[in-house]
Amino acid sequence: MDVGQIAAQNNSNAVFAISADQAIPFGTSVTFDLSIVSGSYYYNTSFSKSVGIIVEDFESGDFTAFPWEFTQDADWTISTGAQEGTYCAKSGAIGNNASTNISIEIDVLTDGEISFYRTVSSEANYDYLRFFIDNSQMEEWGGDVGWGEETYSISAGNHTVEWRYVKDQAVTGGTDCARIDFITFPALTIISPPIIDVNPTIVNSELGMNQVGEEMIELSNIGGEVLNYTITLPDSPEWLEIDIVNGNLAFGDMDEITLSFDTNGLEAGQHTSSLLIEDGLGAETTVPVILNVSGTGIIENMPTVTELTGNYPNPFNPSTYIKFSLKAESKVSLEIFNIRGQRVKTLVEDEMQAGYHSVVWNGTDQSGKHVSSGVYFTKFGTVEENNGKYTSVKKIILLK
Ligand SMILES: [Ca+2]
Ligand SMILES: [Ca+2]
Repeated sequence: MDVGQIAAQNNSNAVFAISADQAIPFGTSVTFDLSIVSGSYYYNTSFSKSVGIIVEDFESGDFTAFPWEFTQDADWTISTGAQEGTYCAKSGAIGNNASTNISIEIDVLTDGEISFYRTVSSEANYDYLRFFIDNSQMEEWGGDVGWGEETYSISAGNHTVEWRYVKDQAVTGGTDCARIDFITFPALTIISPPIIDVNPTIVNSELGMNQVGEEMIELSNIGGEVLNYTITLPDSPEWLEIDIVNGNLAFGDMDEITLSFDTNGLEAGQHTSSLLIEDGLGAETTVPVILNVSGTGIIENMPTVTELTGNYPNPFNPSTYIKFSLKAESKVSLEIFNIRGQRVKTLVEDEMQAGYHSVVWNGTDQSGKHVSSGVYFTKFGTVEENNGKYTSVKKIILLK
């Protein structure tokens, strides 16, 4: 676009017509890069606008559309009995003297309003649904209050909006819950924390004795805000060094971390360690590092027992090595079960040679879907030609 000549101390408007494709989700923040050039002078800037009205109507059937947070005695749940559509958010089940809170941090771009629908059925005058902006109570509703819309003004800047269902020390009334639905946010940028993404999720290297080698991992920030990361080697292995121990990554940016291996003085066999990557905000990712040192002319020690050694790391995220030894060639099955006893994944169902083995579980089920955080069990079973059966179950914890 040519804006023509602008006299000194004057201005001119550059008007752009922008249309958003229907397929773009509401609330998507779009960044515009602007470059102004005049002869050899130039000025570059960028700005962001969000698409559409930003509504949380819980029709995704979960709490993934926005970065909701839950505190106090029970998480809110997705429920039917909605004001709009099929789903709404419903207070968690709590006893007396308890509270169930749902909140979200928002970055309001310009002064505006937040509105939502709410209903409550509780012990009148004692148990309440309360709405807060930045920890100050805007209003409370108790007893039997049908669906109705509430609107509050909210200024530009960072705010926390929160709904709490709070019960006093005795007596329950009505259906003892609160629901909210169809929240219309002001123009905003949802504040989403940085998210660490590592590729590959496990480093596996192989070297001879008295050798040096390198592997690379890519560390990216796939979340919102800037990632200020630190990397440590909690078990300080003498055979591993990294070239970067901290850095900053804007959303979408990536750093390459080089891992240097040195097998001088190391025995042949498998050596394990891990990188701990922390975001300074409480989230951390562990990257297991496996180094196999092949011994030339050295007879490898063979295991004298068949056993499930365990998994490393544990707790883990996003993947872990499950180790076991076989003293003879055996038929092996290695399965993951959830806490309800349902089989989540079969990792091995095969004949395997005698020796030390490790198998990766990347936290997915049989169909490749990521399973939720929690306690799982590895069930290891072998059938060996002459020595019969061996079965062992070990607890394994996935922490996201
Ligand atoms: Ca709804
Ligand atoms: Ca009560």
